[in-house]
Amino acid sequence: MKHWVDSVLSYTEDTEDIMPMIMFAATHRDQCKGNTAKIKEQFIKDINQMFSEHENKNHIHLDTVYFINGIDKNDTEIQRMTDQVVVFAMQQSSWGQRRPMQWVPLELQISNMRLKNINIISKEDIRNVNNLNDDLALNERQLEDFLIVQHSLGKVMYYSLPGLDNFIIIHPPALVNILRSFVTDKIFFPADKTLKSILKNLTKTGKIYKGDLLKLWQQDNLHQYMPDDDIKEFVVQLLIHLDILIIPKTQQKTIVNHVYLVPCMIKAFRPAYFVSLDGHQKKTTICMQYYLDRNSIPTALAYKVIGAILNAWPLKYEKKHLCLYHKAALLTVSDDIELRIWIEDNRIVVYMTHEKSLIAISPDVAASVQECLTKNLDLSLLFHYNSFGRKIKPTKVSELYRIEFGIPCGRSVCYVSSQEVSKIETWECLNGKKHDTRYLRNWVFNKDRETCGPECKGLNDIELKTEPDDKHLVRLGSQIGIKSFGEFFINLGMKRKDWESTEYTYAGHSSEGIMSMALKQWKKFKISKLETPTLQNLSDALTAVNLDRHVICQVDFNDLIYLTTINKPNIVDS
Ligand SMILES: Nc1nc2c(ncn2[C@@H]2O[C@H](COP(=O)(O)OP(=O)(O)OP(=O)(O)O)[C@@H](O)[C@H]2O)c(=O)[nH]1
Ligand SMILES: [Zn+2]
Ligand SMILES: [Zn+2]
Repeated sequence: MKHWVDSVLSYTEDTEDIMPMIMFAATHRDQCKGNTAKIKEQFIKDINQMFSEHENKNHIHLDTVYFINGIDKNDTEIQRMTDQVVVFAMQQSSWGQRRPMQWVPLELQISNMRLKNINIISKEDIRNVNNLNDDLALNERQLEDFLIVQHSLGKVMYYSLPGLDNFIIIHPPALVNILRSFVTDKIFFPADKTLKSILKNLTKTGKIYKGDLLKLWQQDNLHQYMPDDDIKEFVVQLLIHLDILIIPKTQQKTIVNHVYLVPCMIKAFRPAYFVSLDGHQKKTTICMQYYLDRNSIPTALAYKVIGAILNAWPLKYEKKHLCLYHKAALLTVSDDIELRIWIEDNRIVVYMTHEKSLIAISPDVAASVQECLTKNLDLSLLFHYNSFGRKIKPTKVSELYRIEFGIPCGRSVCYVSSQEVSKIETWECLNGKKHDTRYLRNWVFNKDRETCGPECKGLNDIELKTEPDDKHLVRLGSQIGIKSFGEFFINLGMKRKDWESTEYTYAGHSSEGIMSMALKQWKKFKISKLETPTLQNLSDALTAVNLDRHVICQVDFNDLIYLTTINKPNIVDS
């Protein structure tokens, strides 16, 4: 019960809003032998003992445990419970909020459709219905706003994204029932032999073929939600968007479209070798962990994180099996680098192992893996918070966890905080051993890093034609000293007074910040002249002022890895 309450309330923020609210009810009062009043009293005592000190106790109704008889339509206790639900409903922040008069007819039409057991409809259908309302009909823009607001209130599900915006789930519980067709427990597996074996296989391998999924959806109770192929395809796309179904990455870089991974269904536990490294691996592994500021990582978040990671690197294929386990995965970053990731309590643990030696791990690879994982975690956290209706600013996300870097030591791993790593050369651990931070620093992109080796020929023509994004500009700002920047800026075709006024406007900011703001202005300036700003422009200006043009390689290199590792950055919606 504690776990369940914690899960429901795990992302409740400290606000005035009382939702979600938990009430306790016990059924089968009619079958209760003995003094029900006394039992009820005991139950109330129990829940108070359990939750009266809970950090979110304003979301727990501790006054009573409703003792109901679920098979009696006129049960007075059910009536009392219903009344209390209404009281809570009226305390919701959205209660009594004014809404446009024009919405009323369409809201009524949608609720009528629900009564007729219609669950998912096409945008076209809703347009047609809307058009019946003559002068109260919404125009396209208003219809879009209407759907987005209805989504945010939880009344419908509508994603205004290409590929998802052609259908609206007007009865969201339908999606829950669709999910239950494959995210379910053994005791609910269908009796049909074929279907049962599909699900059995899914729990063993974490994999389901699209054809098999569609077979499950042919069952009558699911067919009613998804009566045609277009709707089914929409639901598949939606589940992919929500990272419930994952299209596996393969090392061959070809996307196999007919099979999906379902991280939340895999029951196979990670094997022993996953955590305990062998003697050689201990010498060729660097570790990292994210500590969340929570007692535990909610299951939904854990699967979201694993799902996002599966979008970034291919799973290792070993003994004819994909190495995907319950809240754990073994991935291949390159031919000789493996990544082990698992989730335990409030931690996400990452081991990066090179086949041969630590020196062979390129700092750029380690740093970009770290940046990619961190970005994925940020997006997953944002998604999770926003799904729970607790808006959080993207800039606040990184305050929800801390990062530690570690090195295998004896039978465990010794960790040091990510801030410490750049400040110290060595540290002594609790086992009295001295650990070197040299390789751990590879987890972080080193902006002070010297330049490329003699073998570097600079970026190729295609790379030079790319338009620098903000990240490039920020990094470039941090690579050039502010003294030489003025000249550099002028060589980009800007005026000295532009630079001076930027310096003045952003006085008080870090010099890197000021330089990147100036570069953004340059970008805007180019675009206003209908020219494309390119890395080539930046490279030329560097050469003109005798700065090392390889600075551009440093700025860009990390990003190229980025592009190949993150193929799906838009996993957040509100
Ligand atoms: N005698 C008696 N039977 C009840 C009572 N409440 C529910 N039942 C019966 O218990 C069985 C299970 O009820 P459900 O409503 O399906 O229980 P549930 O926990 O919601 O089940 P899921 O929806 O599968 O999670 C049904 O046969 C109900 O008729 C009650 O208060 N007294
Ligand atoms: Zn140690
Ligand atoms: Zn170079």
